[in-house]
Amino acid sequence: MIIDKAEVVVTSPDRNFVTLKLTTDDGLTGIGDATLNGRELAVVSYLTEHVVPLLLGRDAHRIEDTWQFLYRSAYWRRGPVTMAAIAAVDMALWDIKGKAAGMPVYQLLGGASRNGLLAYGHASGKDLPELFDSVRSHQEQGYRAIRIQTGVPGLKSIYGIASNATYEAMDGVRYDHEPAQRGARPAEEDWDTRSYLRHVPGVFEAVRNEFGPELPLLHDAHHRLTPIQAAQLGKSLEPYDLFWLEDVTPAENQEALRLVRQHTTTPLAIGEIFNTVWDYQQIIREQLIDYVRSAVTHTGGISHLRRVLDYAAQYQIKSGMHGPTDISPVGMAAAMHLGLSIHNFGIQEYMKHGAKTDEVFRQSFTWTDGFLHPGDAPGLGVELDVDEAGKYPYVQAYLPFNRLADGTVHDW
Ligand code: KDG
Ligand code: MG
Repeated sequence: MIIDKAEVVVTSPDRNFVTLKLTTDDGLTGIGDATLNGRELAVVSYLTEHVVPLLLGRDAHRIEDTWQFLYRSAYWRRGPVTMAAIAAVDMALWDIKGKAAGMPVYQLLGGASRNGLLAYGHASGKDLPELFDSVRSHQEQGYRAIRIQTGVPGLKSIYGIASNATYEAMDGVRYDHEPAQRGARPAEEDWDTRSYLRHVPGVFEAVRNEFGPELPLLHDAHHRLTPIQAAQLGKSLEPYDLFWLEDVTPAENQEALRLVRQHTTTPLAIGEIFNTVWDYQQIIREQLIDYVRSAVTHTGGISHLRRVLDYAAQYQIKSGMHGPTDISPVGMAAAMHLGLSIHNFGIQEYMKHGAKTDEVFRQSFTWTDGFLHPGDAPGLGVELDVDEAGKYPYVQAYLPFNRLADGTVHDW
């Protein structure tokens, strides 16, 4: 099973996606997701210029050896571009191995540890009535766990709230929240931490009063707080029994979470911008988090994220894999196979892709009563329609950035 063709496919049905497609000399194909939101072409270049030439002629069965070769032989380790490229190769090789074995990937990872994956969706609204409608609509779609994001009085646009501007930028496609906007420059949003900290507890109180105590609720602070502000938020949300509070501080400083942890019992999730197990070393060992947020796509693939999650399992820390719309259906399938097989699965983020995306990527996962299952097709269970993908060329798009009232750039 020698790799004799490797293509990088860029397509923009609803949004940009980067996919690596490998073909072996006996005609098997495998695909991997390499999408890095707002920096897609950097990964395309890394793959095309530096990885593809090294893959041709290699034994497709040797997943671990190929992973170590790509990681160590580069000398320059880690980083989102490198790790997304390695992730795509890893996913594509697991896809091929599954097809060669005639088994879904989760069977190769040890088989199912559960019947399905509890998933959460994104409810949002600029005010309470809009938010409540969004929660109800998610419940009607079967979601049994729901992330809550709301507007903050005085701030024009804010992370996590579906806005008309976003719909227009996305040609009218309704995503729950797609932060990347098409255009030559990133959109500017505004931010005020004190207003946010004042507003959010009241929103959760209102949601609990409306929807009762049972519904698992989540919230994403999206990297914007200092450690002491994060501690304050965690404490103020304790009465509302969150499933998790996500990304309270910028993720680079692992130590910041120690201070947060000393002050609150609200469960913490972090890691969607982490790339390797080393980013988690301290926070897992010191039990400073409860959920690992990494995506298979951004953390070196199934092989490496499984290592992170095995390490986390020793400390009763569970998975909460990143699954926004910028994780392609291939990356989502990889997450589902991994999540189904590991013992320490926690929850899976799941935002539905648009209809055009679903035409480009033919998928075999199921969504039943709030639970995902990757399906039993051999490999990852996703086929890329290259002709359909060709109809949607890359469109430049950026994630937004924040400024404070005095003009200072703030974490987004
Ligand atoms: O590309 C950035 C998005 O994936 C991110 O903003 C989404 O924070 C996010 C989440 O929790 O889904
Ligand atoms: Mg997040």
